Amino acid sequence: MSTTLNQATRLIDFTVRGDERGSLVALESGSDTIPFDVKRVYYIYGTQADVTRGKHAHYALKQVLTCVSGSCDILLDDGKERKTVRLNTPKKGLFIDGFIWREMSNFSPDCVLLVLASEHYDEADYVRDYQRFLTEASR
Ligand code: T46
Repeated sequence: MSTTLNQATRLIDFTVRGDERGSLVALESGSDTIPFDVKRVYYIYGTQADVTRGKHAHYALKQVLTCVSGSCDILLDDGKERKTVRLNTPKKGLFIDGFIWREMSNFSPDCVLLVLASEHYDEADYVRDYQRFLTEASR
């Protein structure tokens, strides 16, 4: 189950097609941008700045997270090391693979956090207990 932040997470620069009309970002399955087949898309908005979401890890799910509006912080934890990534542009996405604990916080009022996911929703894929996460991450 052991995986490291460096192996399992990375920021991806999206290609922005901009002209005098504005900007367009296309996210395609199987490309360098989205390195999996997308089975589900969801978005999070209207979260207060003092609220923390997430607080779980996934066994199998791969995801790319991007703030299409506003900003938020993503705390990533592999059981040994923690880092926080600030998402504040629709030009970048955060790829999360592997068994990584994640928490989302510090949402701006205009934040829309868009998530592309490799699997359909499955509660059995979640580990929501941090002690259990630490135990399984150390194996
Ligand atoms: C993740 C972070 C970044 C569904 O019914 N279908 C879905 O696709 C999702 C994502 C959630 N739900 C239900 C489950 C809960 O009853 O919606 C409710 C809120 O979900 P949750 O508390 O898991 O939301 P977050 O913001 O804590 O976490 C979500 C994702 O669940 C998770 O996979 O990585 O965003």
